[in-house]
This record gives sequence, structure tokens and C-alpha cells, in this order.
Amino acid sequence: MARPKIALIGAGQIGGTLAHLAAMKELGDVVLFDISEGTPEGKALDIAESGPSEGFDAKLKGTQDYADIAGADVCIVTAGVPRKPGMSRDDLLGINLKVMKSVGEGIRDNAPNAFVICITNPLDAMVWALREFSGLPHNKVCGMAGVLDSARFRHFLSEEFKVSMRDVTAFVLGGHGDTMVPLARYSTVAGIPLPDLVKMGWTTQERLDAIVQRTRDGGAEIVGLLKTGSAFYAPATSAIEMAEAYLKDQRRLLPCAAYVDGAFGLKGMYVGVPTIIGAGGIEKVVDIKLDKDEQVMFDKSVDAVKGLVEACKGIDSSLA
Ligand code: A3D
Repeated sequence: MARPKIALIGAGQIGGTLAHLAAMKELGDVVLFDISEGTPEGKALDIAESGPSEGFDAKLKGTQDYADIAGADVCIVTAGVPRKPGMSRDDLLGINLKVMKSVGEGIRDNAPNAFVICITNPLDAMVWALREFSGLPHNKVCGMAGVLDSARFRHFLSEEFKVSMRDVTAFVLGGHGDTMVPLARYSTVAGIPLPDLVKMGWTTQERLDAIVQRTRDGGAEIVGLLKTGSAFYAPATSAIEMAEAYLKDQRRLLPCAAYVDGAFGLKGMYVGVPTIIGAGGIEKVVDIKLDKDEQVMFDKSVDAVKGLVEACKGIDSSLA
């Protein structure tokens, strides 16, 4: 049986890391696509040359030609620009929307059966636009954000409680932005919900609130430190987790930016929700009950995403 084919659209910081991880995990053969001549070719060759030491079997190819992604099983999209210190994700909207148009058409014409994971920011609006431009089924196009935001939350919680992050589960919903919704009630240490851990004296509500805020600001914290770009190791790892769930039909329950039509009282929009990812792509949106405060935060986040989608329609009339 031929190995799966993984197309990475954008061979920058995240794209290169994705290629390295996909090869090391032997998820399939990798095609790195980028408009910047030499970058995808150089990264593909460099990673291929790590194969003999690492001992993986995967072919890597760099290209500027969409024909090379033909028949890809998975496409992960990072094409566009990342933010610089002082910029919000939303500042990237205009420039990255144009990029989504060319990428969406490239996928539509060459890899229409792929499972597509968008990472380009502002995430929820870009995944919506990418779906519109590509015309692929909604269940085959999603965005990576919730896995990363939840991983950040889990990391901070494991440090606070001094327990292995393997025992910390956490859920972050809503749009990938300042309005994201970390759900303390659905986050646990080995099944013990965070509010119970506060009652047990493991932490205080104030410290928990500070961790929630640090999670919301997690991306900006790294942008501030790096100064020349945004996070790339953890974003790449998060998207690989989603790609693996699809390729291996794992039916993982992962939060991601998925098309929601009916669940959560929403009508036809992309936003971060719990989903099941398996061979069918986004097989299910898991419609959990939110309490009053969570609902208020979620609604605010949904409104922020709707605002960005309207802005996209204002920029590109073919989307209206
Ligand atoms: P960067 O290292 O700049 O890579 C982007 C690549 O896209 C560059 O190599 C460009 O040449 C390439 N590119 C630009 N236009 C096109 C095009 N039309 N077609 C193909 N390639 C093109 O950025 P990065 O890898 O650090 O980040 C990529 C994106 O991910 C940015 O929009 C970030 O804001 C976003 N990001 C999202 C998250 C989420 O959690 C959602 C986290 C971190 C970064």
C-alpha cells in the first residue's frame, strides 16, 4: 500500500516543523509547497538528510508547483504572514485572506479529497474563507487552535499542581483570539475538575484566573519573547496530532475550529468546539452544555469571529 501523502502549504517556521514531525513519525511522504523559491526545497532536503540518523522512511519534496500536491490525503495550511510584537491576529486579515484564495483554489484543483487543517491566522475567519475558496465538504476542512490553546492551559496547570501533564486534561473553546474560552469545569487532573481542586486547596481561584489569562495571552507571550515571529513548535505538534487522528482513524475527541450548524445554537459558522476526528474528517461536533458564565464568554467569542467573517466579505466580494 502506498504511503499517505501529506501536503504542507507554507514552508515557514511551522511548515518546516510540520515536515520534520511528519517524517519522524512516519505519517507519510511529505510535499512542502511555498511561493518562496528555494525555501521548501532546502527544508525538504535538510530534513531528508536527517533520515539516516533518525531512521525514518519518508520521501520529502519541496515545490512551487501545486501539481505536486496532487492526490494529497492531508493538507496543512500555514501560508501567509505571522504577527509581530504589538500586532493582533486580526491585523493579518487582509493579507492572509488573499493567500487563502490562492491556497483554496490550489487545493480544490489538485487535492479535493484531502483532509485540510488550516493554521493561518486569524484562524477562525481564515478556515472559513479557505473552505469557501476550496469548495471542499465542511467536514473535511477544519482549523487548528483548540488543541494548542488546551495544551498551553495543560502545561501551565501541570506546573501549578506539580503533576505530570499527562494527567492534566483541559478544554479551551471559542475563537482563537483574546476571547477564547478556557473551560475550568471541563478541565481536570486525573478526572478531578479544577473547581474541586480549588476547594481542596491545590490552588486558589485568583491563581487559576491568572492561568486562564496566561492561556489567553499564550501566543502573545511567545511573540513578545521571539520578536521576529510567532510560536511554531507547539502549533506544529498540535496540527500533527489532528492529522494523525484522521490518518489512523483514531476518533480522537479534540477541540478544533469546525463548521458548526445546529450544535451550540449556532447556524453555519466556524468556531472552536469539541469534535471527534477520525477517517471521516470531523465526524461529530460534541454539543456540551455550557453554564451561564461560560455561555456569555462563548457568545462574545462567537461574535468576534462573526465580525471577522463579515470583514472578509467586505474585502472579497466573491465571499459575500
Ligand atoms: P512564516 O514562518 O512566515 O511562514 C509562512 C510561509 O508562508 C512563508 O514561508 C511564506 O513564504 C509562505 N507564503 C506566503 N504566501 C504564500 C502563498 N500565497 N502560498 C504559499 N505560501 C505562502 O510563518 P509561521 O509558519 O510562523 O506561521 C504561519 C501562520 O500560522 C501565520 O499566519 C501565523 O499567524 C499562524 N499561526 C497560527 C497559530 C494558531 O494557533 C492558529 C499559531 C501560530 C501561528
